Order: sequence, then structure tokens, then C-alpha cells
Amino acid sequence: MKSRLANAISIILIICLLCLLAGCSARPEGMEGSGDIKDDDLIVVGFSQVGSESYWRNVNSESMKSVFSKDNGYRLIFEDAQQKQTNQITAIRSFIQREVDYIVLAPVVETGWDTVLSEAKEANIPVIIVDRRVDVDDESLFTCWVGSDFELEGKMVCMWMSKFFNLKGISPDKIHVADIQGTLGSSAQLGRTKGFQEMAKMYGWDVVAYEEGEFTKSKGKEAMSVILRSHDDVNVVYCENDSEALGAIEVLEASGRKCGNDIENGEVMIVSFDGFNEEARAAVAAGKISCIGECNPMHGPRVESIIRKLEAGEQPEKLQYVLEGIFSDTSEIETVMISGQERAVTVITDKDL
Ligand code: GZL
Repeated sequence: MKSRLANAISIILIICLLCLLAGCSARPEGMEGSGDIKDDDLIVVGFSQVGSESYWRNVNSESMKSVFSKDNGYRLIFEDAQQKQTNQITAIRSFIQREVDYIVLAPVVETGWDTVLSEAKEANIPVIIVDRRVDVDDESLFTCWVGSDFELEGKMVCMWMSKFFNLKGISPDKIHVADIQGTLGSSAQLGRTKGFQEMAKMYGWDVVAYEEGEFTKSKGKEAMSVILRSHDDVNVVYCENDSEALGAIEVLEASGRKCGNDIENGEVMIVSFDGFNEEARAAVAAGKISCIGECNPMHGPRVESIIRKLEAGEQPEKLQYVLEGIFSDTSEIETVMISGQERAVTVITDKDL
């Protein structure tokens, strides 16, 4: 009897021990690693990135990853949303559940953030918006934003075009321009399109088409093909980023057209934004892209500076604009002045590649 009882007790003890061991090693689904993100004194940053749609975006991601490293005192949780807002909202909720110290959001579009950012606020997690903007009813839902003035970028490029056409004696009614837009509803698209629309109207250019290019090379090619099918008189293409411009150039050259400044002799002028893509910079040096509005992707240090200030109990400026310039293939236009801001034009030649 005693031996059976002893055996039963041994078996129960072994089962308890096994359960205890299983409980220590396995974590509930979806909480992998959640225990260790608080195990050390690293600052935990959850970053929801738009995707990897363009060269600009990849450089932006690398800038964030290189700054928010363990050596610098951070644990970065990086989530790529593949350009879907639903994925970004899911990522933010997982950051809240994992009790990160800071949430950084590069929003794919401006609207649709009020609910999830309210949840972050209720969890007392500061939210920093980077690159594009969010359009929320209550601006206390984010601590601060750092990025570009996209409308100014658009106006700068259009001012460059206007100065170039004037220099060449090309009258505005000879300008037949198409806009290959970025991801509709994103701040970069909204601002660059608004800047273009206002300047084109002011100068009297003939705007022949708007097509969405989603900031990608493949969609830029599709958009350019659609434009050419119904507007073969197009002689200027306003691309809202370099990836789209490279796609447009491929399609134009395949259709027998030459990309360049000499629009009076049949060339098609390409202007664009970003200026960090080696292929696009080479296209400028080759005279295929005439002007690029700089859009600087190196946001890592800027966001880290904001977090350092917050860690020190300081209150960083709510809206922080990045100063940006203009690139061109020609030195004929030396400066551009718009909204009281003057920018020198940087010429890109083969030597700069
Ligand atoms: C601009 C950024 C845009 C870039 C594109 O700050 O949001 O998104 O201009 C990128 O290249 O896809």
C-alpha cells in the first residue's frame, strides 16, 4: 500500500515539476520575447514603418535601425506594414500590449489614426510621428512630428521649372504637364500635388493628366503608359518620387522619346523628389532628370534626439521641419526662392556619383 502511495506521490511531483518547467520556458502566443524587452535597461522603441516601396523608404529604415541599436541603449521592434494601414494599426496595438517605452509611426496615409493613438495615450506611451503627417482631431495624441514640408518641396520644383522655361523663352501654354502622384492620401502626395496644382494654375501650364504611381517604379511605369496613350503631346512629367521617375523614363525611352530639358525639340522633361537614389542621381547627371526636390530620409538621428529630450524630461518642439534643397542637371538656375525661403541649386554631375 505504502509503495503504491509513494509511487503516486512521485508521479504527481514529477508532473508538477514538468508543468513548472514548461511554464517557465514557454510564453503565451504572441508574447515571445515580451518578458525580455523589460529584462534590461534598454529603451524599447516600437517602430511601425510604411513598407519598402522605394529606395527612399529603405534608406529611411536603415537610418532608424542604425540609430536605435543595442549599443546605443535601445531595443528596436521594427514592423514593416507593406503599405497597409491595417498592418500599422495592428503593430501599434502589439507595441501597446508589449508595453514599449516609445511608439514611432511613419504613417502611410494621414487619416484613420484617432482610435489607435487614443489607445496608446491611454497606455501612457508617447507617440512620435515621423516623415508623413497624421490628421487627428486631438493633437495631444502624438508628442511630436519630424519630417518634410511637402507642399514647399512641390512649389520649389515648380519654381525651378518656371525659371527654366522663362530662361529658354518657352511660353506657359507650350507646357503640357502630367503629374504621376504618390500614394493617395499620404502627406507627401497631398503636399506635392497641392504645390504643383497651385503653381501650374498660377503660371498657366496645361495640366494634361493625374495618374497614381504609389511611389513605386512599377506603378510609375503603368502610369506613364496610361498618360502616353491619351496625351502624346505631354512634354513635362512631374513625378512625386524618384522611383516613379525611373519607371516613367523607361516607358518614355521604350516609346522612342528622349528625356531631357530640350522640350522645344521634342524631349520630355522629368522632374522628381527624394534625390537619394543612386540610379536617379545618375539620371540627373545624364540629363534624363532635370530637377529633383530633395526629401531627406535620414530621420533616425532626428527621432533619437527627440527621445533623448523626452528621457531628460524636456518637451521637444511639436512640429519639426527638415531643411531641404534642390538638385539639377544644369547650373543655369542657381537659386530658387519661394514663400520667403531661398534654396541654392546643387548640380549633380558624373563626378558626384
Ligand atoms: C517622403 C516619403 C515618400 C518619399 C517616397 O517623406 O514619405 O515616401 O518621397 C517614399 O520615395 O515612398
